[in-house]
Amino acid sequence: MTSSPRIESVTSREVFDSRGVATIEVEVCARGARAVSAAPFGAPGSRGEFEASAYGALGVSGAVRAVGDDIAPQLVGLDVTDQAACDALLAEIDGTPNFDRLGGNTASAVSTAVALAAAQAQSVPLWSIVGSAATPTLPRPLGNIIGGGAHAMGPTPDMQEHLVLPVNPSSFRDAIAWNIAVHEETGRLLAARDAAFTGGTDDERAWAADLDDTAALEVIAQAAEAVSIRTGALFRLGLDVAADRFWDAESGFYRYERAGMNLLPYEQVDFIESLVRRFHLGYVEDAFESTDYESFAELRRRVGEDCLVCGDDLLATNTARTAAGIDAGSVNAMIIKVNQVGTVTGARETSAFAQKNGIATAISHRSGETACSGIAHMGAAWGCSMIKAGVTGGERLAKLNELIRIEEAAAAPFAELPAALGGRR
Ligand code: 2PG
Ligand code: MG
Repeated sequence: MTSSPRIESVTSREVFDSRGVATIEVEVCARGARAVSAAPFGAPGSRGEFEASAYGALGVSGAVRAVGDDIAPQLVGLDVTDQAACDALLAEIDGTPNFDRLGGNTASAVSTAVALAAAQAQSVPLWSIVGSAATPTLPRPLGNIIGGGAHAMGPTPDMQEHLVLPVNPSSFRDAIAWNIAVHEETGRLLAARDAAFTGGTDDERAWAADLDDTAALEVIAQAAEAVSIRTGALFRLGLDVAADRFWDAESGFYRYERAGMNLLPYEQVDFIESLVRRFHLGYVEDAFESTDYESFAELRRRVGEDCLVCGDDLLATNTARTAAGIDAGSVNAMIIKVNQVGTVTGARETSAFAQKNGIATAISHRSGETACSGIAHMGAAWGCSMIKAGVTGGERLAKLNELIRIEEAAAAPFAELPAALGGRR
């Protein structure tokens, strides 16, 4: 028996994400392994109020110092394969309930680098380290087609993401190719209807188009229809409303600047319901501000049989908030983001807890991304129904292409389709 590989060093540096914003990269060495993980970054105005703050009060340079001064001396010597112990120690070093001191980005970069080093040191795939499934499963990719909200500039839609989800792909390659085809077709339609459309995109390379949300869905529905006829693909349309950004707590209105309307919470429920019915939406994320569990629950009562009512900013990958959301009947789906909760173990536990309670999970990128592909393995290891990782762009395809490799190497099937999308009840 060889002994378990020990962590030999933990170092970090400042690098840049896909938006050009400084972020932290952590390097962990253990028995011949040298694993690197760089933290992604949510957009100001889109990051959730309840998620771990990215760097606490430290900033990126302070976080780099903290890795050297506080984290490395304690982690060095630990069994790199004992992810739970490494993550528990990170939480202890931080000393606050939600990584308020070190920041969720700092912690998640260290935690993910530890998992990667463990995988490398043992020459096994990351999915086998971060989970216990004998065979990984493939999440279906939510593709962001038209952007808006905090991710886009100019007169773009009020809502952040107008999405498609392929429900019947027989391979992950098909699923990606179908989403790319809808993205391309949408670009053509946008150019045909607006001479001023420049082909500009948002932070996630969704089209930045001069449309309101309803018109954006109309164009995507037309594009998806064309792709369906050509390929046999079946899509459900979806939204990340990211409602916090245009919720005005003072007046109590959702303020749609682009569409020119102000909606009270009960009118917002009606409006979202009307969009779900008109476009047969299969997925609606953060339709309400992130303290309003009750409006989420009302939407779920109205459309939840046939549509995933998903919480991102609402639940912030946090087990306590997820439990509250389950008790209130607010969601039947949720987003899992490692840097919202700070560690691989924390994200794994929240995902498992949600699934045990019948909540479908979507592992997710951030709008500011790096070329790391760890979330592909986590989604595959944890039985996530969906992955939200964009459609094009190197930092997005790093995750999506990795799922092609996982599919090939492990003969991974797709995860079960949630009942609301036509799967088994
Ligand atoms: C979201 C994410 C990713 P951000 O709201 O779901 O699309 O955006 O990373 O900016 O919070
Ligand atoms: Mg979101």
